[in-house]
Amino acid sequence: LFSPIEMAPRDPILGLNEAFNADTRADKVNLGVGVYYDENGKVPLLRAVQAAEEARVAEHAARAYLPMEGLAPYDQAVQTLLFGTDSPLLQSGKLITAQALGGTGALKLGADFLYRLLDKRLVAISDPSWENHRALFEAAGFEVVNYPYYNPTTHGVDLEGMLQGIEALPEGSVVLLHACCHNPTGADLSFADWTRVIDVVQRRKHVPFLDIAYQGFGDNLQDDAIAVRLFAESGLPMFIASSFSKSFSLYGERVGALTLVTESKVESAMVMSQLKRVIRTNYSNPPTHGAKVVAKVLTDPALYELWEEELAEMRDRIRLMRQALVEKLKAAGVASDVDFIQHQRGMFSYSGLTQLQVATLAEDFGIYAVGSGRICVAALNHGNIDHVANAMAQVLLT
Ligand code: PLP
Ligand code: TYF
Repeated sequence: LFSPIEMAPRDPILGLNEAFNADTRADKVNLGVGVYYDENGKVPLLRAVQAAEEARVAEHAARAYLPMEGLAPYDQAVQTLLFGTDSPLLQSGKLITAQALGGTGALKLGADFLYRLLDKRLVAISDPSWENHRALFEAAGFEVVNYPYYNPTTHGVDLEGMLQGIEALPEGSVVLLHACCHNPTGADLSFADWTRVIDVVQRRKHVPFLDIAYQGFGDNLQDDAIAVRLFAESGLPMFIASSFSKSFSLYGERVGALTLVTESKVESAMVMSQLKRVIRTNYSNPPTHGAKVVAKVLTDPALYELWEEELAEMRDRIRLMRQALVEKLKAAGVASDVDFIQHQRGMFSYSGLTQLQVATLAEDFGIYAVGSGRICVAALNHGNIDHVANAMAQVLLT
């Protein structure tokens, strides 16, 4: 039965963990996977999360099944976080949210649902994008194409290219957009840029699918939701995949959500019934713990405030590391302009390191980055940054 099976290729990002773990050098550094580490190199347990967990354990609650669409207060809190407390959408009946297994699970739910809904199963993702976007939509039966996104010369978004690319797609294509803190480039659209993208999406009758995995890591929770809110104002139906893996440091609990904006309350009921069908035939219903914790933090004013503070701490520490990296690269003699590292947003820097330079960093220095040159700035700290900056300078200068 299994004899024809060959080895599958490793995930280009998660696969790095294996190589990193096998490395015996004491000063090795893992800048591969997008995980936030604190100044001590540890994945933090947020204080707000800890408080919510303690309250939950004290309840000694029974473990019944959740509804297929998940915990109702959680789903509601997700909507408020996305659209803002004052959004008329919250009471409109046009929103439906299903708790999902992380952002990945939300994307897959959306993809499976869209596969059933659409005749033309074409999705456009940014060039470049998170590696799993292509794989996930292909696995769901979609043809996946790229729209232009990153301009390596300016280290920013190629907006005209992006608009033309989206314009040229067949009418009714699914357009996947990173709502903030673009992975892997850290290059985001401005308010004005978004209005132009929305205009094209609307005119071409495309289906917008927003992926928001880093809300709070750009400027703050509200400003990072600007794309979601502008699309909402346009009145277009849309899909949104939320992830709380990073913002709550709850990676392994798999906390995410899929939110749909429909055109009426009646439509919502029918759409939800079909979405439940997708859920039922995949995993029946989602797990309880992570959603309980996140719902508690999002709905308890004191815990929410604490969480916002902790998000700001993570955001500020990443900024500090960007600045330190730039200064240390310059001090080590790198003459080319590296200031762009400071302007990129979110966890990553699209460093411009070539695949060969990335390989040298791993072989000669035990520093692991993604082959595309993406490094996770959130994995830097005062203990490893000199080693990283010196090594990067050496590979850049030779
Ligand atoms: N979307 C993007 C852009 C991401 O970077 C990630 C990272 O993990 C995800 C989705 C998936 O999030 P999760 O780990 O919650 O599945
Ligand atoms: O881009 C990253 O590093 C994160 C984590 O298949 C991740 O989004 C990477 C690869 C993957 C799942 C999660």
